[in-house]
Amino acid sequence: MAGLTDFRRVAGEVRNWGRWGDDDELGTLNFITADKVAQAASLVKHGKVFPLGVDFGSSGPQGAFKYRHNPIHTMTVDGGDARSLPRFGLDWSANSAAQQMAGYFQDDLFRFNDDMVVMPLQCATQWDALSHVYYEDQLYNGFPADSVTSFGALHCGIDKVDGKGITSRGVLLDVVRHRGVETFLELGNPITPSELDEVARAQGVTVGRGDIVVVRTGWWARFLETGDGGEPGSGLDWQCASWLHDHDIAAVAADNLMVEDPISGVQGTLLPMHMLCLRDMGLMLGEYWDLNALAADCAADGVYEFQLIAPPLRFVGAVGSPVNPIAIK
Ligand code: UVW
Repeated sequence: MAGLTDFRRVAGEVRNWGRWGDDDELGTLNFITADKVAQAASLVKHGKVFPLGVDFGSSGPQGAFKYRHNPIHTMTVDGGDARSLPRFGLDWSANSAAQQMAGYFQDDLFRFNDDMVVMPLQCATQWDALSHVYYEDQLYNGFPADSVTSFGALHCGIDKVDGKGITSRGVLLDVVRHRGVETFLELGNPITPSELDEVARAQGVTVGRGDIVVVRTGWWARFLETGDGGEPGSGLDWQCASWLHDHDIAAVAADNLMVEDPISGVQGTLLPMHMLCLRDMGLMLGEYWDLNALAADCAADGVYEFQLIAPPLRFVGAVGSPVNPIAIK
């Protein structure tokens, strides 16, 4: 098994610090040029739309790992208020909100419902911002790790990528179909860099600068069958960071919970690919993407490239964001 010396060697090879300037916070999204965006748009031929976001609800994939939970959705105004509050009139002096609502609903035709959600930004379909993961006190491009405070990320927050909109050519690499596996890649069967090339070749698709690579492991399909979010399944081997670097990939996403195989291939650290991608390369990771319908369509028509539109929400200083990516063919 590789050790931290190997990890540091690869980190030195893939590190993009300073490549786009000392103040850069976009990282490999810089590969997405105006020409690339136009090329991606030209891939839309049939008007077929594939939303790649999963349901954000109480039956989501969280719970097995104690530090995250599924979205908690609460109604703050509903039909019950519209019926009850006017019955008791404006007699709500101890609760000014109820008094105000009673005022709205009394003798009026207008009705409405409101709601709110409490959730970890990482709990379902999401992007990891560059500030999500770090080591040795530095974020991407050498920004100090302690610039992420309880007030949020001063550097490399998800809001910093807004100018890019995150739209490019998407390429699906359907590894689970290529391997001929029934449902999903079980833990400890990581996808190697050469396998990524092999899958692309077998699918008849090329992968190049500025692409967003989307890898299907079958994990989300299995979760829909079993509801078991605790069995992480496999993903990319840590050395795929070099493959992503060599191909000038803009971002990578997968249908599983951490893109990479959680059995670390490097003695002495968890999630080495996270650290190489986010901290050294400046390459964002997308997790919990639902690739099932897209994969079925790609297998049917043999076209594995598409326009991908996946803008994060502009949460200021956040280290990640929910997203509902859209693939269009
Ligand atoms: C961590 O890396 C901790 O989480 P995620 O898999 O959401 O990126």
